[in-house]
Amino acid sequence: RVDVVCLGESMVTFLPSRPGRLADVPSFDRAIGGAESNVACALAAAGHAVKWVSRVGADGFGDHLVAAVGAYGVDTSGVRRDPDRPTGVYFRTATDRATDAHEVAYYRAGSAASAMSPATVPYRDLWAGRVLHLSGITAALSADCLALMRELTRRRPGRPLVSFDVNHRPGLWRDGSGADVLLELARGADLVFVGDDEAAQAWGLRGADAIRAALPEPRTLVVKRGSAGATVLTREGSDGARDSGDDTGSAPAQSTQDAPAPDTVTDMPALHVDVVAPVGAGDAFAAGFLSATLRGLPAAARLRHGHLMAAATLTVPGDLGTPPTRADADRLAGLDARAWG
Ligand code: KDG
Repeated sequence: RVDVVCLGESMVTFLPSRPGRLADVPSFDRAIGGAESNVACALAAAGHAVKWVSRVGADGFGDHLVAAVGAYGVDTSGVRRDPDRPTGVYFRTATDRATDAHEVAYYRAGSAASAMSPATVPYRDLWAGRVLHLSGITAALSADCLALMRELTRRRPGRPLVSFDVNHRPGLWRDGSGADVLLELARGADLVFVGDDEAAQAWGLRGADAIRAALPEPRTLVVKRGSAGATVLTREGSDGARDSGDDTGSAPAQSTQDAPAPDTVTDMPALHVDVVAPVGAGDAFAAGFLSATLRGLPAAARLRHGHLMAAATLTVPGDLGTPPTRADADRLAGLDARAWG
């Protein structure tokens, strides 16, 4: 029985051996990246049954990705190998640690994953979990990928909880269509994660209330404010995760006549950590939040588990940290509110 299915492109990631511009860094260390497989790895480390659905090339980098994600305990049987297209890769540099200025150079156009469509992924597997986790990155990869995302965010009876991390990557939306597409896809999800910085950049929306006004459909909206914390706005009822005893989570949140039900709003400050690299922190946060959601924990605990997972990733150079054990996470999340405030 699968708890979470994550769909998305993963890439071999090259991390700089020292700070500097891409033009100057002499060597790179190999790691793995990919927002949705990051979520899958962290969820598997937290003890959940997770499946990653994707496409990689029939090449050595594809072998490495499948092995590395599988080593976290993720089921990779839904990853198809493409003999005609390569595995995507990307290089990252850190030019200024104090301001987190960094460069990202993607080599993923025409990648195996950009050929994802209902016909080239094991489509039925996508519906097999309690949660289907997606991100806006996939929609930017190709017309086929966008069509797949539109299909997966179409509301239909009995679907699993659809979780969507906006993940606005301006470098992937060179034609400027990203803002509208991401809003459209987010409206079809049940649970949406968005950073306040990306909401401002993509949609010109500032603050959780403005974002909620533009995105009334998802039952749960999580607005992340980086080191300042996160807010969850959620309407009464089930979170919609299949098997939670209530399958209404995927129903449209409101009819055209009815005003949306009021939200319950919960804020939680983030943990203070010495940030080494922020990349991957949003994925880790989503994994912690989803893990606590699957366990039926209350909103405050969902946010705390998100922050705890994110902290583990913020303090390492790569995308994936060593998450706390479930027992440690429960202990830390259960600390007195003053320890968190
Ligand atoms: O969230 C981290 C991801 O951005 C990184 O792993 C690379 O998936 C990636 C992307 O497309 O930017």
